[in-house]
Amino acid sequence: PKVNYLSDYQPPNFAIGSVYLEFDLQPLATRVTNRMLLTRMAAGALHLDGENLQLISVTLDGLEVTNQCLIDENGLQLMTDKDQFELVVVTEIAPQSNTALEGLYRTSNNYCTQCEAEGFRKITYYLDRPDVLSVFTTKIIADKSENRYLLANGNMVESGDLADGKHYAVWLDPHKKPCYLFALVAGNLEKITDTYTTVEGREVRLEIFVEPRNIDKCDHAMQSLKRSMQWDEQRFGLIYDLDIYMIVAVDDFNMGAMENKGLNVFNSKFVLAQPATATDVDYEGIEAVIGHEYFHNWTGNRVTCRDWFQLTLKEGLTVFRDQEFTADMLSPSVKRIEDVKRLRSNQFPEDAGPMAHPIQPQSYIEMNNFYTMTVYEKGAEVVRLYHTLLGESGFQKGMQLYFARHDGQAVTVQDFRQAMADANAVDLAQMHNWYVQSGTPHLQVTAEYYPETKTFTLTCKQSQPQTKDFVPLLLPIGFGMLDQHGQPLILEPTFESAAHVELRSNTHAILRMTQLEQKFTFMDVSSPPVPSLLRGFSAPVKLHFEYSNADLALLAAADEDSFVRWEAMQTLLLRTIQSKVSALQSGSELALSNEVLDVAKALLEDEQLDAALVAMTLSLPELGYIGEQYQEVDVDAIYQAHHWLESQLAHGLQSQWLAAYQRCQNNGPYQYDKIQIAQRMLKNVALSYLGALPENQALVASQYQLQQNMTDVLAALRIMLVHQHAAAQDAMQDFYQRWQEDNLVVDKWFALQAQTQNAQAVETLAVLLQHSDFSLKNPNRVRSLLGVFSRLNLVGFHRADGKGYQMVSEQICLLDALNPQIAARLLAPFTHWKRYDVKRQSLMRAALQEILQREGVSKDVYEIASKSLA
Ligand code: DPP
Ligand code: ZN
Repeated sequence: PKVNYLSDYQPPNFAIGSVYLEFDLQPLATRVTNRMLLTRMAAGALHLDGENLQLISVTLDGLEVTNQCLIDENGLQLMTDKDQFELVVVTEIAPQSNTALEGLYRTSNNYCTQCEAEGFRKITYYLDRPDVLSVFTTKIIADKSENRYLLANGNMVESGDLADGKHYAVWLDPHKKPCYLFALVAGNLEKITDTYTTVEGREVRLEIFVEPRNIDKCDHAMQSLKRSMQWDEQRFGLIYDLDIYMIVAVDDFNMGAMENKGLNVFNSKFVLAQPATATDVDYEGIEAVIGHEYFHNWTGNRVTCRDWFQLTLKEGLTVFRDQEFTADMLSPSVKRIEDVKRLRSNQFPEDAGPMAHPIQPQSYIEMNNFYTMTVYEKGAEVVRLYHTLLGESGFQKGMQLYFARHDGQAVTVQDFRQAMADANAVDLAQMHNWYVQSGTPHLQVTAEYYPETKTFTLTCKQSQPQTKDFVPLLLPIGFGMLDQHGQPLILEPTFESAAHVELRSNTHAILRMTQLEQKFTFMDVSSPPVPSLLRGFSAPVKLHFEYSNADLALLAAADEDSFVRWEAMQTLLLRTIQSKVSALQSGSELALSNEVLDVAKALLEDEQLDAALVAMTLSLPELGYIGEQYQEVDVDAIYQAHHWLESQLAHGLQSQWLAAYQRCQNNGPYQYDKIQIAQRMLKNVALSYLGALPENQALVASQYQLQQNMTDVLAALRIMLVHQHAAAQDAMQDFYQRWQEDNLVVDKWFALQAQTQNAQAVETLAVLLQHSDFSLKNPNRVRSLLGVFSRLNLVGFHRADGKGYQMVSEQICLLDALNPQIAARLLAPFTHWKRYDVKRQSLMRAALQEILQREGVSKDVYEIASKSLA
């Protein structure tokens, strides 16, 4: 397969001034007539991208030239001397047979599209690249009884009835856009409508379309949309630019959602919610993704990417924006910790594995493989660095200059950096290094206290062992100091250090690191302090500092930064688990230290603390993150150690857990708000510890039976399954009976079982694969069974006999023939084969080889399998 390189970028040799698309929709034979006005920009033949299209005819300025076109599996080539001409291309496609869910396809008898990254070429021949921007008009013709609504981008300018029970609609999108933002939807949907009045006083119609059975689950999505519109006006000064904003929810969707201009298409998982069917996490996810796609209207659509190597330009920035949105809606500290957890559990491993790539990848075989945690989440961390360095007002100045310069253009990450730098009259050239180096940087810090001068010196070193010729990054370190009683110390950098220390308050600073090694010295420190490092997780690095357990206990109890407090406790817990792993491996005994128990107890008994922070601080580190700490992952020992610490904390703090559980009960109606969410979080963490003790089975069962809301129901169910409570199987059956008609809830039912780690995990998977509700054609279902099993069920997936690997890899092969994009995603857990023992390594490698050798392997799967074996 062909490799694409960033360094090969060439501007297009034709521009498309306008395009008029006409769709005559039929499930098996949709006719697409594509009328383009082309203008030559440089010499050469016209090459249009196209895949799996049946060509009917090509007409150039009224003259049929079909026979002069060279067609191959990638597109169509035509020689012409003309500098300006009209080209009409007629093709036929079969949406009903499209199982890859890219291009135009069918879902629940409706038509919908997904064009990013390169799906438009499966609809018609076109210059399918983000730097070709054009004005789109779309005419849709379809059977009226089966397609009540006919939707496309922009504003509807015409509609009416036709003969043979058909009708039509014409949509005009006045904003020039690349074809990846094109969308079309048709079908018998229902909608809820609302309006939003912009700060300029313009009224925008808001419409959410869903399948009729889901019409009562759209309110939260609509509220989220209105909050997003208002927040973007208030925080970024960005106002919506069309008269209508439409969202369509579909059940079969490869991604979370898609920001098509004026017509977002969403995975129904990120639209539908009611307290009885959706958890707090689902509610938060909906608000965040609705926000994310809405925010793309400016960061992505109005200013788009020059090429796909710039994907992080729009995704890193838009993820940063949606993170800030959620932080402002709920709790900034809780959101920050959630994002750091996600980054560490999912992006750090990616950056340490064979698919590691910089946030601006330098090459790809299949672009769909680069919609990654690195491009999105690490990309957002890099945008956050600008924000940390420049502050909110400096960052906003940079955004304003970015829009002033680039509105309506397709640009690069350099253009973004230049706008940030110029608006603030600072040099940000070193930020470039974050875009081109892969791997998680290490930040090694040592500290020295000098009693005679009362000074305290930090020596900071940055490195990236896997990166050849690592060049230093511009790295802001959030910093403060505590005395031995936990009191904050006033920061007074020496004259030399002051140039690199930005004081944000008396007790909080940003250390601006630019070299491989750098010292920062503070004066008037009367006794050895405890440094609080990387406050707010100010850079996406692995921090190494030799804290004593007592230091960690102090930070956990007293630091002013909630991330550092959380991190200190998590480190204590992690150390405890690691000691237990060693004890298990050497066959020795280990008792839980009082230190851990005392800090945990104090946190739990302090009713003044934010319940959500307490809940997160006392949750055990995830298995994946624990595994990350080891060169070779001992699956069984880690699992056992984790289990052991859970029951130790359950026993040691039983009365405190019970008190917290009761304190957080709320019998009022479900509300999606900060306080209730925090209460449920702590309540359910408490219940999960209590549920580890057999005497609390009834308590867990009663929470299930109360059926108060999905958050509580699912928490109880998970605890019953994990600890094999007597009532677990009946409850699972009851749950299925109640919800078997609701796809999103059935996904939860599959996921719960897929993640339950026990000796029968593989047999459970085998049974579920045969279940009548399982289907490889629905990406959500695949993710909730196979994705969850292979990522989270360490015990099952890595079972020593290789059955777990085998079962998943067989499904990947079957799936690759239907939907390569989702098949490739499922490979991720296999790519980390080097982290396991020799026997598991060879089993995992063999699975990868088999997948790679499959006849007709897709380039999606080929790229990931071959890179991980290399
Ligand atoms: N729909 C995906 C997202 O919004 C790709 N653009 O991130
Ligand atoms: Zn996005």
